[in-house]
Amino acid sequence: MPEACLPSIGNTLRFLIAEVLYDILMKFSVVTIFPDIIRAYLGASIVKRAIEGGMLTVDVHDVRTYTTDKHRTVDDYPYGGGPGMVMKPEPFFRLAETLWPEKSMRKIILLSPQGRVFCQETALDLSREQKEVVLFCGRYEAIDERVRRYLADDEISIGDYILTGGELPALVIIDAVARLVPGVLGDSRSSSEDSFSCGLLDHPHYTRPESFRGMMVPEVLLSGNHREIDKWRKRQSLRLTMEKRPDLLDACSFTEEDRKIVEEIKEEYHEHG
Ligand code: 9D3
Repeated sequence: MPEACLPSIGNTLRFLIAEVLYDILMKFSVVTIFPDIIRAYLGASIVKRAIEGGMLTVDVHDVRTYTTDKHRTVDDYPYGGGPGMVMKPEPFFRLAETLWPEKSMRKIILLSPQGRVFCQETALDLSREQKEVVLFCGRYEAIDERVRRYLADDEISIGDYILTGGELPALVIIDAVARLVPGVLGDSRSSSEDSFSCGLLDHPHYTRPESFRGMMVPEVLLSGNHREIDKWRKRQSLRLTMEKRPDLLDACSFTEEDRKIVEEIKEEYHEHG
């Protein structure tokens, strides 16, 4: 049986309750030769609370369970030669056909450096996915190409840097999607936050004390004037984004008010160099 990171109430029952009551439930399955990496993280993170709350389920499947030889071989030498090993196709096909006899039950995502690059929009799309989302983690040099061509439905990378396998990318994706599943964060902050900031960088934050080693909290935040506070935060967001991540501004739709603030900030730059 596949082991799952689940509380004691039956999986099927909770799935049913969640689906009937909320019409939403996110189910992931991670396929890996290092199931402990996935379990260790999920058992210790905020995602654990989402799983216990019943809105999210993560099953972990060990590729080795689906081998048939005595040594439980998951890799072999590459045809054509070259360095490194290639993950064999058979265990992946066996696993998929055993766990999801119908293609319509799952969406298999192959995690690989060749995939389309994961971003917030990908996370949103996945959070709305009706099928079970299956994440295939590779190790070694590659997974046999036939897994990508004939089994996977999609291929995702988390960015242009080289990791040792797909396990961290799987956890990154689960983490990003989990906080978008309604009820997971315990409030509706995320969605409202996302809509109002339209992908700008966050403004600076302060907490007590008001004066720390002579470093002061900006006056406006102490004023209690919430219109002024909102204006200050918006201005800081715009200024920081212009300075550090101007690429993000392209995707932003500005209000007239925003445009005025942007012009003001630009003028400040001209004045002060
Ligand atoms: C020398 C050729 N390498 C490709 C750049 C081979 C290779 C490197 C790293 C093959 C696999 C891996 C392991 N990485 C992943 O499986 C992976 C990954 C990543 O390395 N970066 C960003 N996203 C991902 S998703 C899966």
